[in-house]
Formats: sequence, C-alpha cells, structure tokens
Amino acid sequence: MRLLVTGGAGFIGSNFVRTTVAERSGVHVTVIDSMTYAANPATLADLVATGAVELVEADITDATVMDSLVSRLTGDDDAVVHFAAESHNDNSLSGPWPFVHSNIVGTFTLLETCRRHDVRLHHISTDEVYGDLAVDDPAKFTEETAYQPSSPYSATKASSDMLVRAWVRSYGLRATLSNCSNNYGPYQHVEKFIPRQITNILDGRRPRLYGSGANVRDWIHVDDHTSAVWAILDRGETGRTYLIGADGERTNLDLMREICRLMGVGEDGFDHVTDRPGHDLRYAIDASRTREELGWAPLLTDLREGLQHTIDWYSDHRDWWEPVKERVEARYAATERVL
Ligand code: NAD
Ligand code: TDX
Repeated sequence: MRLLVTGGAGFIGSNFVRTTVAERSGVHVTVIDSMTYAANPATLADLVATGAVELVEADITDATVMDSLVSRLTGDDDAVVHFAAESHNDNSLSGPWPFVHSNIVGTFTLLETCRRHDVRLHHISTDEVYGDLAVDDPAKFTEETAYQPSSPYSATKASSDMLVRAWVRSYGLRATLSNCSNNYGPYQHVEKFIPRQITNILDGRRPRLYGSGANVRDWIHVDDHTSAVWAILDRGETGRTYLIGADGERTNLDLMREICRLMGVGEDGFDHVTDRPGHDLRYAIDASRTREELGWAPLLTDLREGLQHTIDWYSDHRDWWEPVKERVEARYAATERVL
C-alpha cells in the first residue's frame, strides 16, 4: 500500500506518519509538505534519513508536482491522506490569504489530481466548521449539524469540505472526510494553546489565557486521531463524513490550572490577556456513529495523564521548540495586553 500524506511534516500529519511507519510495515509513505513556518525540519529528519519516509518539499497547489506524486498511486488501496492546511486561528485573523491559498486552492488542486487518476482521498477537517455551541447546550456536533464557521480559518476548512463533498457527488471521487476536535500531544507548534503554556513555564514566562478562559475545547490525544484515521482508511465508506472526538471537554481556565498544577507553578500563576476576536465559545463532538460503525474507540482518554506525557515531551525536546519560541512570543506580544 502506498500513501501520499500532505502536510506530513506538521503536528498531526507527522504523528500519523510516525505511527504508520512503526505499526504498518507494508505501507510506503511519501510526504508532500511546503515546509511553512508550521513545519519543523527536525520533525521527520530521522525517518527521512533512514529512508522510511520520502519527503517532497513542494506546495500542494503545484499541479505538476501533485500530478507526478498522485500518478504513482496505482493500487486499489493506495490513498492520499490530506492534512496540509494553514491551521492557526490567530494567524487567520491577522492574515487570511495563506488560508485561502492552502486550504481552498490546495484542496481544489488535490481534488482535480485525484479525479484525473481515480485515486482515493481522505480529507482531514475540523469540528470548527460547525461554529460554536452555548456552554449549557445539551447537543454536541453530529454529522448532520449545519456548517456555520466563524473565523477565516474555519471558513476555509468548511469550503474545502464542501469541495470534497461536491467532487464525490459530481465526479464519483472516492473520498472520505473526518472532522476532529482539538488535538494535543508531541510535535505541536508552540503557537497553540497547550504547547504555548507548557513552553512558557519551561522558559520562565507566565502562561497566557485569553479573556476569562470560559471557552470550552474538546481535547483528544493525537494518537487517537491517528487510530481513527486508520479505521476510516481500513473500513470507511466512500462519501461519508466521520466525526472524531474523545469526550474531552474542558474550559480553558480548568486546563490552564491543570497545566500549572502539573508543572508545579501556582494554580493562578498565569495572566489573563486580550481575548481572540470572534472567539468560539464551545466545541463538542458526538463521535458515537464513528465508534459504532467503525469499531473505533479512543484509548488515551485520561487528559491529565496525556498532559503529563506532553509536558515530559516538551521538557525533553527543548532543541525542537526553542529555536522558534522567541519569534512566536514576540508576535503575540505585539497585540496581546494583560487584562
Ligand atoms: P500544522 O499547522 O501543524 O501542520 C500543517 C502542515 O501543512 C505543515 O507542515 C505545513 O507546512 C503544511 N502546509 C501548509 N500549507 C501547505 C501547502 N500549501 N502545501 C504543502 N504543505 C502545506 O497543522 P495540524 O495541527 O497538524 O493540522 C493538520 C490538519 O488537521 C489540518 O488540516 C487541520 O485543519 C486539521 N485539524 C487540526 C486540529 C488540531 O487540533 N490541530 C483539529 C482538527 C483538524
Ligand atoms: O495563548 C493562548 N491562550 C488561550 O487562551 C492560545 C494560543 C489560545 N488560547 C485559547 C483559544 C482557544 O479557546 O485556547 C483555546 C485553544 O486555542 P488554539 O490552540 O489556538 O486552538 P483552536 O483555536 O481551538 O483551534 C485548534 O483546534 C481545532 C486548532 O488550532 C485547529 O487547527 C483545529 O481545527
């Protein structure tokens, strides 16, 4: 089996690649990644050096490169797994164009290439396409929830999902989709909530909570996302959307306090800072259909334990994140004010 993994040098893509190489010896993995600021060359360096993974540094909007890579996928089970995207909401607010480029034009380019070669595609998306929920809403997002994206990031992800669905219906493209909740784990960029707070504490800086911290996110360990994607590749039905989540809802405030506790700084050893404009209040995924139909279940459901492993990973891999930390914090400092 041959897989072409787009965005495989980023956070979730690289974890997917690492697990695949470790657990599926019969799978040949090629990664295409344009190595934006979000990709760290060190992330896949060991796998590339041993030849376990082929890394092609190119943009998914480059139709010529895409054609040559997708044309190699000639087996019935071969597939493209599409992680590549601009992924950070805060960046999408300050500069939306790269999001339109990678998330919409990139997905369009990939769809046309897969259509031309009749190649299977799995499209990775997010729960943010559904907008947000009230804190006390008993409902969670399901496959039927209407799309109502709030930010330029989630609007471009919603657009890409719509393109994939149209290519399935109009051209018979063999595609599946998945919408997952907030991931955490190793190799996540330090611009994101959990690694930012962990590395702030490791660096002697104060963690930063947007607004009051009442916003709720539904956390899943990245390895559980990977196992769900494999369940879809193995047993998913063409044209279907699968929701992926691990019932890990927490307010940002609770999560911040947990990180502070685990890292031995006072529970209130953080700053409240300027809130994100248009900040979605709550995400929550109902993954029951994915669990029932694919026999998938998340394994790393103890968030405290998962956080401890993640803290340990960032403590042990300073050389991975330190080179970019200063730049990320300088960027935040330009707009962030302590409340
Ligand atoms: P990330 O920003 O860490 O990685 C994205 C990767 O895509 C980077 O390596 C980047 O260089 C690459 N990339 C971006 N534009 C590209 C282009 N035009 N051509 C080639 N490569 C390009 O993001 P992530 O958190 O790993 O997210 C991966 C996917 O999962 C995204 O599609 C995202 O929308 C989705 N997702 C993320 C989460 C989350 O919590 N992080 C949750 C649900 C879904
Ligand atoms: O310093 C911070 N302080 C803070 O309070 C940062 C960086 C974030 N936050 C808040 C904003 C959110 O409510 O924490 C929450 C999580 O923020 P992010 O890590 O930026 O994630 P989010 O905006 O929820 O989006 C993530 O989950 C869905 C991913 O980045 C997306 O790619 C994915 O689609």
